[in-house]
Amino acid sequence: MISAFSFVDHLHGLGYSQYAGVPCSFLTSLINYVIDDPTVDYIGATSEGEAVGITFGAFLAGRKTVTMCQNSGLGNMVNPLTSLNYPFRVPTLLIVTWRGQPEVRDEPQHEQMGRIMRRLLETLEIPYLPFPAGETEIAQTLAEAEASMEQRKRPFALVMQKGSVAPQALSGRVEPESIKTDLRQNLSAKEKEQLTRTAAIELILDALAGDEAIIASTGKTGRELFTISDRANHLYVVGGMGTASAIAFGVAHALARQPVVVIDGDGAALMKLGVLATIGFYQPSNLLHIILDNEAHDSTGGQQTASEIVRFAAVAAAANYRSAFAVDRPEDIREAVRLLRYRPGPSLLHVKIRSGSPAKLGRPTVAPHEVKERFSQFLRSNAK
Ligand SMILES: Cc1ncc(C[n+]2csc(CCOP(=O)(O)OP(=O)(O)O)c2C)c(N)n1
Repeated sequence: MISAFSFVDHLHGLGYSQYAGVPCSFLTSLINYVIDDPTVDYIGATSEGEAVGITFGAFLAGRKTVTMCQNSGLGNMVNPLTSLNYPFRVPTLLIVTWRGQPEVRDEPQHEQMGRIMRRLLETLEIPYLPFPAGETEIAQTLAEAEASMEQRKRPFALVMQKGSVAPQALSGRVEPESIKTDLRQNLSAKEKEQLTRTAAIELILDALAGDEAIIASTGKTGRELFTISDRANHLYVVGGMGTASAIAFGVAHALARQPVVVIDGDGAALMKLGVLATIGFYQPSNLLHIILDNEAHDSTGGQQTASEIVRFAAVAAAANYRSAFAVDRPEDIREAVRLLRYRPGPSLLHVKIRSGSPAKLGRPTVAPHEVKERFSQFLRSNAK
């Protein structure tokens, strides 16, 4: 058993400052400690996949990160780990608890994952070590994890058994500011008057100042943004559908003076709707969340989503966003982007558009890890 202090202090010495995760009773001591420790930053996520997105964004913003989960939450992480961290070459130190460890008494819902977890990590090509059992093992374990992440540029896991960290009481709590949202719903255009995605993105880019970090969701949103203009401040989130907003939150939270805009899709936003609560709770004032809503999974053939009945601006208002507008006319979109760009956020702009994209649509020709390098460089130089 080790103390949370020793472990976090070692990581602090190695430059780790961003923690995110979803609790497990095995993680209680460590999470309680990082919540209370003013020298590090902990974000409680609504799902483990969202936590991976948040630490991904924080890494792009220059932070070294730790992502914590119960092994049952590993399943929620598989998509972003394989389709984001892998192609973008983004490491994070994963701390995964070992519920259902064979020969250790546990609940039936943990039995299978407990048995397959190591094979699952191996299948995911994530190297792992046991979480340090004694104080003397901490330095060596972390040195190995660091060396692996340095060399592979990809996640490394520490598998934590029950009782690894000495009990740690929780004293601190986040006091979220309760917002009276400026909620405006102005949807009146007929379908044929609605913009295409390309026209909407062009209009948004035109209304923005040009110094924003722009993060585009999976599918045609990123492809169209790339086709319209390919710039260092653009991040095309080719995988991890639904995670673009978590990444944007991770960047915005780490760099409070950097304006961040995420261009989301309705299908993607619905896939990880929990992130709206995280954003509303932590209140990144520099985040503008735009949802281009064509009521379809347009990128995969136009299948209908549930968004026809979802009033995203009202959802954002209920989740404590500062401003939440719904618009569908070009002049209203322009005006809303200009206003929300300079207002303290978090802001949500729900834009109703129509389906369809240009017949000849490109795909990012820059490899994801190169897009990441450029984007991080942009963030670094903009921060000066
Ligand atoms: C986890 C996951 N499931 C499914 C897909 C396939 N996929 C790629 S884009 C997309 C549709 C996204 O829909 P939406 O966010 O509404 O954006 P649109 O395509 O309409 O622009 C789907 C289903 C994926 N990339 N990842």
